[in-house]
Amino acid sequence: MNFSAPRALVAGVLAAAAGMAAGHLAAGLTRPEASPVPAVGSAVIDRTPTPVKEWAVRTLGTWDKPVLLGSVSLVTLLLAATAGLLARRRPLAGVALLVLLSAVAGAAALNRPAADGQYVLPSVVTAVVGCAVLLALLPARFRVPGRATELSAYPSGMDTRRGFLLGTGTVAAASVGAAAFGQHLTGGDPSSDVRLPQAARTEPALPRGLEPTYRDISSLRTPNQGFYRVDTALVVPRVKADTWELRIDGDVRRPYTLTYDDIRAMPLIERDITMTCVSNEVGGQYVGAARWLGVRVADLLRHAEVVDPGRPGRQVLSRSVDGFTVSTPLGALTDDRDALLAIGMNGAPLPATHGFPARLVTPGLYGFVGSTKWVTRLTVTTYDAARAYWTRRGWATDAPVKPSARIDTPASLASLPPGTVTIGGVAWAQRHGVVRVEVSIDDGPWRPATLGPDVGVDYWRQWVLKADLGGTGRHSIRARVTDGRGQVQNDERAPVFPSGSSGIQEVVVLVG
Ligand SMILES: Nc1nc2c(c(=O)[nH]1)N[C@H]1C(S)=C(S)[C@@H](COP(=O)(O)O)O[C@H]1N2
Ligand SMILES: [Mo]
Repeated sequence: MNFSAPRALVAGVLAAAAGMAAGHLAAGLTRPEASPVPAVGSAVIDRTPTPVKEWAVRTLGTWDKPVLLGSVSLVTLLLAATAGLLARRRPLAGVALLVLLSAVAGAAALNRPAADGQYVLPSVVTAVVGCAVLLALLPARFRVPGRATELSAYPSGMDTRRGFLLGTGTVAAASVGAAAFGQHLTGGDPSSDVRLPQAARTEPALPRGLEPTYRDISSLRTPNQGFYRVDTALVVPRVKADTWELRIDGDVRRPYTLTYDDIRAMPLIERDITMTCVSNEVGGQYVGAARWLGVRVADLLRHAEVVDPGRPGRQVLSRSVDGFTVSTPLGALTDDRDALLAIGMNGAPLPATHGFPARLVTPGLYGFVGSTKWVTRLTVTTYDAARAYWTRRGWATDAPVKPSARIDTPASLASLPPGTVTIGGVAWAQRHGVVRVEVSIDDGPWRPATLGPDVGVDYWRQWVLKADLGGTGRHSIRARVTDGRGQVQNDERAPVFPSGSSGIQEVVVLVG
C-alpha cells in the first residue's frame, strides 16, 4: 500500500507530539523546568532583545506565555512534519531530525541556571519516544531500507488504512494522557501544604474601602487570585518548604543559612504594601495591594553584620531558584521602610505563583528591583561586581515607583446616560503617600476627588468624584495624583523602558 505524504506528515507530527508529551511526563517526575517546550521557551525569553519583549508584554499582556509556548510547539510540529516527509524515502534522515530537535531542547534545559544532570533526562525520553513512534508508524518497507521487495516478510499493522488509524489513535491518546499526567505533577501548589504562623505584630484590620459603595473601583486589598503576575518563569517554580533554604552571604562577617521553619519561628510582622511593575503602562493593571507577612530584611542583614555598610555602590543581589536575579540598593533594604522577606500574602501562605516559600517585597521600588520571588540567596555586594537579570538587559538600576492615578471607572469608550457619573479609581505614590487626586474633564480645571481610607504611605488610595460630564457627545476624563512631598504627577509621557511609564491617563467616553 502507498504511504502517502499526508500519512508521513501525520506520522512526523504524532512522533513529535508523543515525544514532547513523554518528555513532559518525565519532567513532571524529575525537573518540571526541563520539560522540552518550556525549556526552549525559557531559552527564547532569555535571548529575546528587550524591545521585542516589551512589545510582546504590551500587545499580549498575560497571554505572552501561552503564545510563546504555543509558538515553540508549532515550530516544533512543523519541523516534525518535515521529519515525517523525509522518513518516507530515508527513515534515518527523519529520525536524525527528531533527534536534533530533542537535542535543542536538551541543550536549552541544561542551560537553565538551576540545571543539574537530571535536566537532560526529559529530552532523552523525548528523543527515544519520538523516534520509536516515527519508526512504528512507518509501513514495513519503509522501515527496512533496501528490502522493499520482501514486504511480506516484514508485516506491519501500518500497511493497512485501518492499522494506521488504530496506531495513530493509540499514540495520540497515550500522548494526551502522558501530557495531562505530567501537567498534573507539575501543577500542584506546595503552599497548600503549610499553615501560616501568627504575626508577632499585627496591623489593625483594613478599613472599609470605597468598593462596597462603588463596585467598579478596585478593592482596597487585591485578592491573591486577582493579583497581577509578572515573571520570566514559564513553569512556575514549585519549591518545597522543607527543602528550601535562604543563604545570606557576600560582604558580611557572619554568612548564614535560614530554613522555612527558622523564619516561621521568628517574630513576624505585617505590612500593607502596594506593589507595581515597571512594565505597567499609565492606567495599566500591573499593580496590586496586599497585606504581607514576614521578617524585616534589615534584621536579617544586621544579623549577618554587613562589612562597611556605608560604602557607596552597595547592593544586595538576590537570587531565585529559577536563576533570576535582582539588584536592590542596600539602603532600601536596611532603612526604616521595612522591606520584607515575606512568607504570607493576605492571610495565606504565599501562593506558588507569587513566590512560595518566600519572596522579597520592597516598598517604593518596582518589582524588578526589590521583589524577588522564590528567593534563595541574598548576597551583599556592589553594583560594580554583579549585574542583575534586567539590568543586564538595559533596564534602570535604581527604579523608584513613579506616582500615578488610575481611572477604574468609567471604562474607556463607555456609553453613559446624561447626568451625574461616578468617576473613580486608585492612586499610588509609594514612600510618600497620596494626599490629593484631581480630575479634569475635557481639559477643564483640576477638581479634587474624594479620597478613600489612608492605609499608609506605601499603600494605594481609592478615589471617587461624581461629576456631570456635560452635553451629549464625546468627553475626556483625566486624573492625576499629588504625593506627600507636594509633587504633582508628571504629565510628560514616558514609555515603560527603562525606568517606568509616566504621563497622565485619559479616558474618553460617550454621553448620549
Ligand atoms: N524570581 C523572580 N522574581 C520576580 C520576577 C521574576 O521574573 N522572577 N519578576 C519581578 C517583577 S518584574 C515583578 S513586577 C514582581 C511581580 O510580582 P507578582 O508576580 O507577585 O505580582 O516580581 C518580581 N520578582
Ligand atoms: Mo515588573
